[in-house]
Amino acid sequence: MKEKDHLLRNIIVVLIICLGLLFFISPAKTDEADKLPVVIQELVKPPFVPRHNIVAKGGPKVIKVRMTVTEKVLTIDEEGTKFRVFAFNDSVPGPLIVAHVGDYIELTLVSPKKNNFEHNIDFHASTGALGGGGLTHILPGEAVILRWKATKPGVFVYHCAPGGSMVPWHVVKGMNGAVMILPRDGLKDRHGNPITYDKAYYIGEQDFYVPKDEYGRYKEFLHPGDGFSDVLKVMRTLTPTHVVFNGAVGALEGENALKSKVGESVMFIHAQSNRDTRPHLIGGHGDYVWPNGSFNDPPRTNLETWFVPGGAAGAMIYTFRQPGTYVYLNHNLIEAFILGAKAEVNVTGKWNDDLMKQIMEPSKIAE
Ligand SMILES: [Cu+2]
Repeated sequence: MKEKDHLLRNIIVVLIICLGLLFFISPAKTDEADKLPVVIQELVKPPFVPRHNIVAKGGPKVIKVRMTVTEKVLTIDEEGTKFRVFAFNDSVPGPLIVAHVGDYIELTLVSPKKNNFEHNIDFHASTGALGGGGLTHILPGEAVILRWKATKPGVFVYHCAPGGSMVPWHVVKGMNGAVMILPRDGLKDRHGNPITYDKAYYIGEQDFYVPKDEYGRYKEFLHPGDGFSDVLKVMRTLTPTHVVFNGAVGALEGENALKSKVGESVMFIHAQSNRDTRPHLIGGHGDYVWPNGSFNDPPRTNLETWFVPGGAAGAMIYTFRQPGTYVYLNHNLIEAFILGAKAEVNVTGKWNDDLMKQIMEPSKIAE
């Protein structure tokens, strides 16, 4: 009888412990977001953007994304200059994440063991803890998961921000990217009419500060931390040696030019985490432009050049009306043609004489 009592008491104690554990564990499972459907978003290399709907289908979701921090040497110009970059998912800029207002972004950030530095991520689109920067510091060989709610519609920058002078150092080493949060019911013009696009390209503009040796040649640094003080010296001049799209001079030209066709509406998302820029499409216009990226504001229309301040992303939509090669650039033409901030857009289709016609070919004039 006594043994039975003892057994019963033990069972009750175990039950109480189990119930207690359940009570303490369960609060972590009662967040609103835990009840939502989960979508895995496959991030893609810029200038491409993940598959997405302009108008949200169904209610809010948890969008799971994964990014790995890589520290590697990139060739950043046509002369073969090598520069050690820090990158999200192996690319400069980091990949674009797309969601709708009310969705949650759940990021798994991984830093492989072979890395050398501490990294984190500050999402300008998020709210709290330095944009998540305070909750995502990871050392080589660590991973962290951060979930944040998308409350503001627009295009926003994200970047690494480990603290002190490491913040600009990591950002100008390429550790930045962008997020697009669409309104659930899509984009609207100033009269509330829907605006759509057929495709989107994402241009990450990057300023690099590469030190030169006594002969004026760009220095190469073989070891991970080597260039820090030298690079800092160039950074202090506020004069970049390279301003590039997609990580290198010419990265979006020739074979890698952006593509479109007459009649197609293309969104261009332009992000710059550190420096002001002024996108322009030679041969076209910004039909609809959100220069600071807020989709709550009506888009400005028919702009020739628009302004995206450093630490922001902007968006523009243009419907191509003529075939040919367009140049999408930073219209500081020195930064575009000498430092590298330009891309080409190859547009196919039928020429419209009504919009433009060469009435006389270049011909000799009578003296
Ligand atoms: Cu970093």
